[in-house]
Amino acid sequence: MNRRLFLCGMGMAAAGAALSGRAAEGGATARPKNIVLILADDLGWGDVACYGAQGVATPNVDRLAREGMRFTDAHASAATCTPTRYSLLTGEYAWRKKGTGIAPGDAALLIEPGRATLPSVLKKAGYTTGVVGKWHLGLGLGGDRIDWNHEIAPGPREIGFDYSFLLPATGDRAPCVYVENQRVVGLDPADPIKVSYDLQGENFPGELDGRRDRAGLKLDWSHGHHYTVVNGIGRIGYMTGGKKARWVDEDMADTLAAKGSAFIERNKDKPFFLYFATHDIHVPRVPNPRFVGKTSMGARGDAIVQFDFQVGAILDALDRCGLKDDTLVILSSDNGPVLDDGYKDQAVERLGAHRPAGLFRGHKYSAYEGGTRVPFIARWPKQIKAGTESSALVSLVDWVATAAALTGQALSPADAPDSFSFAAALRDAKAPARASLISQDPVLSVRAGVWKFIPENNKRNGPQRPDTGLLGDPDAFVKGGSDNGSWNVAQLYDTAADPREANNLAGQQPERVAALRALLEKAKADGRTRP
Ligand code: NG6
Ligand code: CA
Repeated sequence: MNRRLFLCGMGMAAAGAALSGRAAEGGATARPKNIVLILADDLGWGDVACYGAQGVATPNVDRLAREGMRFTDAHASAATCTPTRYSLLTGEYAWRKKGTGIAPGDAALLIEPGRATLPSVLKKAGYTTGVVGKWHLGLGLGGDRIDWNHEIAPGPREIGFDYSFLLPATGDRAPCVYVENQRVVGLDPADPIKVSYDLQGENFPGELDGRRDRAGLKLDWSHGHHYTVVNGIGRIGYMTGGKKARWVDEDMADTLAAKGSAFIERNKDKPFFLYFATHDIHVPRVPNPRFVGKTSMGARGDAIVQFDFQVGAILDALDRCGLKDDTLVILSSDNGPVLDDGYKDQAVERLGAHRPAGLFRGHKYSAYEGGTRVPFIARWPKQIKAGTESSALVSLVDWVATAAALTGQALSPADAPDSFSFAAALRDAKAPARASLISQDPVLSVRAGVWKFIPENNKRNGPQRPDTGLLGDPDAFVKGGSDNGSWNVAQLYDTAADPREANNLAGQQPERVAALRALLEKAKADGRTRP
């Protein structure tokens, strides 16, 4: 066919896409029937076999990679949970909004109802939306203004989720109950729940206390986690009541897998979006007995196997419903790995040769790559070529723009101010995504291409090496220590040539440092980075 004639028969956008060799962004053919986001908690870049894990088998995660595309330079928005999840759902860098640091279990809902969110964008496009698992974004009005014994609002419903089944905060924070469609599951009205985060105070009368009753704990704490005791495990925060409603940690993975699978089954005949946020592999790591001893790494390794089981359950549900080919599944993690995160679960002692952050330096809470560079696997058999790999720079803050692009919607200027679509990168392993990225915790750091800039941080003199230019030990983490990068010198690394960020080039390249610093300052001043 004559090329000109061929192009004339197509819409402009489609013609442009044909010329560039890609499917039209947002065009009808590009929309996945369903979207499933599987978000692990604290799973590091190197914690799954398809990213090089040692000593733990992850057949279901590996299956996703084999059938889809494995990203090697994808990032959580922050090196801790709440800011990453805030950015994921809003498309806004969390550091723009006060109060989005690690949230207590009685925080108020952090996302304003009415703003564009990942679920609201997809709901507008006709998807039924659901969230199952860890929330950690606050609920209701916060503090004493949350009544855990009635409907709790605002919550997931008010920001776009049709269905929710939640751990309100984290596995290690009170209240230790599930909340389904904004009501505590299995609550006996005769045993009402009260929660307190006055951590200088005491637990409610008659409740166990992790310090006073330490000898009876089934899992001892190493730091924090000495407040209320639920299921023999000390937690952060106090609670009383709701005895019958309290979760059993050992059953949590099965409960979440069942709720996630049931959502898929219920909605199999219409488009749906499922945000499946596991508790694994966060602390407390108390896997079901059938996973105990499956690795030589103790509870942390066994929790990875349990995470993989949940991935398998979701993939099986998609297979059973015949939805595999036209469902976009993306698996990632909310921040990098951590070993001792407050419980004596042998994560350090039994690590062996396993490297949770792979070849990268840093960990959860750290500004080095290991803090945010996470596994990111996308499978969509209809559109993504199996067994491919992409080195595009992407971030979880990019989900909102990606969802809009995939469903052919334009975002208004105020929406998702820091979100860039990675839809093109899904279809073309060679396509670039964003050019630069700002990551959070404990300072704001910048990536532009392969370059990484960590500004000097005068407020936090973490490991006490002020002004000496000594930048600690890149292996501190795997030896059980922490390596937060909170020194008083600016740091510049070539993350391609030096993934361990051991060779600080800031002194040698002042111009590059100045350019990256300017990029960061502009992003702050402009209030947005999306053009
Ligand atoms: C810290 C907790 C840690 C973990 C983290 C949040 C202590 C000593 N440490 O304050 O155990 O809960 O908060 O993790 O209590 S996150 O993945 O949800 O960000
Ligand atoms: Ca986390």
